[in-house]
Amino acid sequence: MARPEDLGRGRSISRRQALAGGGVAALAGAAPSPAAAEAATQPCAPPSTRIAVRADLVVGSLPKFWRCTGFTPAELLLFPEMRQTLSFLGAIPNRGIEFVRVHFLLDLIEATRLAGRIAYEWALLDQALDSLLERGLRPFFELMGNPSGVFDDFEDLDQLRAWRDLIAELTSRCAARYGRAEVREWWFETWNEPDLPFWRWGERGFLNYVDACRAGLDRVDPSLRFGGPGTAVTLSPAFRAFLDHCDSGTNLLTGEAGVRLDFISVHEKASREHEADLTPDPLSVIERERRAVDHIRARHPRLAGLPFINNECDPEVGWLVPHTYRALPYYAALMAKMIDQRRRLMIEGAGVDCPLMSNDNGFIGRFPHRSHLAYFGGRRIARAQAEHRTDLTAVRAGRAANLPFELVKKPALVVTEMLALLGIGRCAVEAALDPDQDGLGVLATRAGAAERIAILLYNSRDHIRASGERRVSLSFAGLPGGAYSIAIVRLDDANGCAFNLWDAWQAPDPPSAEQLDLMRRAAEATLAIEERSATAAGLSLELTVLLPSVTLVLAEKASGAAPNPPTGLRAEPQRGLTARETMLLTWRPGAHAGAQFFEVLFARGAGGPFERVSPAPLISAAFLHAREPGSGRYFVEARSLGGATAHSAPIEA
Ligand code: 8U8
Repeated sequence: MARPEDLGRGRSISRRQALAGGGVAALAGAAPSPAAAEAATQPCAPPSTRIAVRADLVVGSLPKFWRCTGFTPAELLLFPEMRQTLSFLGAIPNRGIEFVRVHFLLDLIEATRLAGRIAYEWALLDQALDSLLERGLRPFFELMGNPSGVFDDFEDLDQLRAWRDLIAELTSRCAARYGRAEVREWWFETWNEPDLPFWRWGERGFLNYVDACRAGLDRVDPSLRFGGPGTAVTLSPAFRAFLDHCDSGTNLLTGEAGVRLDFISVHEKASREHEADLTPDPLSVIERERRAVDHIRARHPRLAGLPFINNECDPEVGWLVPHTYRALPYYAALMAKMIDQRRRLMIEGAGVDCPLMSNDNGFIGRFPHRSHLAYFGGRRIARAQAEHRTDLTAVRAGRAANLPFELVKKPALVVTEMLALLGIGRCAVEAALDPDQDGLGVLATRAGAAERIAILLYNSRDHIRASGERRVSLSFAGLPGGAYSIAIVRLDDANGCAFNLWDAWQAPDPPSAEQLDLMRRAAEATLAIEERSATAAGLSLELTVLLPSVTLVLAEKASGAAPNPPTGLRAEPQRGLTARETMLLTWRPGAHAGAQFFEVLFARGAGGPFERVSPAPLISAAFLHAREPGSGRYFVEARSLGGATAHSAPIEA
């Protein structure tokens, strides 16, 4: 069996990497290249920024509160484009994405009025939810949608009781289908943005609806988590009325005082919708959220300790308004900065419990839209906002049409993969950083022991056209002495960006099979690994990071331990746009104390030699192989940072 050569290490660097600031050694800084050393002695070379990470000092935890994304409308869950998208999201390691928040889910239920009751047909909703659960994802479940349009008056007591019964039937079905313990992990939320035309039945109707939702959930299991109001406008009347009612109103259906809430949600984005490339103002998100928190603390002290969730924390309103910056590392670096701002300014700075935040990157969109992947194909892409009306007849016809398509990763997905490799113990950092002014910030973590460090550096300025680079002297103090593997994963204009190629080719649509191969290669973050030893003083690296960029640095003590073998390898044919045969491979990573990267190997026919077909070491457990027609055998190799490998069982496909 052929083995790929020494994956992820010792590779020659591309011209693009060289342009990005030197070779692997210069980037990782173990032994600066002569050119870099010379630059460092030039009198005009800008000073390096020192960042000292204390591996031995954990000062808090950093749970992955960014592990949620969203999109609309729910019917997309039934389509292959969204299913491939979800496969990539579910394949992010360590549940880097866990929750998916989707508008109009309840539109997938079909209702028939019978004498005295409404009968529901659940098949489409089941298939939609299955498409999440099968990929290890969970709904952040908006109780939004109108089965066959049967609800038209939320001030009518009979309809409210019927809504309560619908929610009870929905949740007891979910508990039976997926298990009660599973459903207790979900979050249930009110209708999306009831302060905008998404909600059409007035404020009183909305509060009644809230009562009916809580009553329906409680009937099945009072420990199910419910909250809202997911409002779009800071301190809007609907937001205030929701809090007043839940704090001190009376539940119309149960007569209980107040409505038990498990969280409060809002939407704050960093720029209004505009056709110009306005520079998003992410600090304004924090400022407006703080106003909401201040309001809750002042007016509703009983609710002040509840989890506070911005579940549409996006750089700009208007996902379908095209902006090239959404295809670029600028966007990824901004995402990382917005996550770190939440940590610094909300969680640590203001003592707010923010167990989750979500972006709305989950759409099927092209390079300039707000999406994780760039879509190529002929499906009509709809905005699907408040004006959306689900047409299940059209949905069925659309499914039958089974249009061909291709998806290519964008930096928004790649940074999510990188963030997933952070540990959850937050390390002390000694550094004079001012990320909100000059762009350079750090999330420093360790995964369990002091000998496994993961830090993420972002360089993101609030100016769409800002560019440049920074030199960083990164040191890890308090590491147990010994040999270490250092991995540097880069996402910047030269690493992890498919758009620049597509742009250079004058935007071919559809791209050729060869162009898709090249874009998929370019879309992966770049990994370089080297061995270093830590002395009593620790270990230090010199890095050059571009503006904008995201850089993940992993340091792991050499142990020789291999990951457990990947399991559950599957290959699902996809209908692509070229003459190639497209296979989506997914697997489950085996347990491993440190980070692991994957390669996919393929042997044509029954007896051909295995060859590596993945273009780079993969962070996620998914790979799209566009092969010349003809089946063969696949296996996946998992590799530790130290180079120890494990193989999955082979499959035929
Ligand atoms: C602030 C605001 C004003 C407005 O007129 O419409 C909005 C619509 C506003 C905020 C959010 C909004 O819809 C949400 O945001 C969308 C977007 O494209 O940014 C989508 O991501 C969401 O589906 C939607 O809930």
